Amino acid sequence: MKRAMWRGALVTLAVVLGVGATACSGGDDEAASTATAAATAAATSAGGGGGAAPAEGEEIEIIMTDNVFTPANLTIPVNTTVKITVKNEGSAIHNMHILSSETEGKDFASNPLVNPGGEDDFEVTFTKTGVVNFQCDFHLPDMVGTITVQ
Ligand SMILES: [Cu+2]
Repeated sequence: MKRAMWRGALVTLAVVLGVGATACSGGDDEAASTATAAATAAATSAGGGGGAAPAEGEEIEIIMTDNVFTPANLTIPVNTTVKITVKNEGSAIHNMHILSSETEGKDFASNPLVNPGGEDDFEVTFTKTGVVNFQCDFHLPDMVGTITVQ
């Protein structure tokens, strides 16, 4: 008398594996990242899910290519410290320079020279709501972006 009772276990395993198959496609659309400041609020809120504003202590990763920030439009909650990591995946030197001196008394910035293949990180805390511009000092006027502080 033999009975194979494991068929039910295999079905259960297949169901569990199927649940984890959610993909996250990072469509780096270079044209879209040159959106104007006026379109920032709409663009950032349209991101949905993965584009949600970071919480205290969280990290934002920004890819720098020639000559685009991806994403170029960020949303950061007011009075929240987050770490920004910039990765240079281009072939030129880039940096991220946030023009926040008017509202925060100083500019936040990465290392002024982030080499191709290199990266840098720095912390930011914005104490006033509004839109703050950032740029790569080497590639104006093309390589710019905005941070919406809300
Ligand atoms: Cu640049």
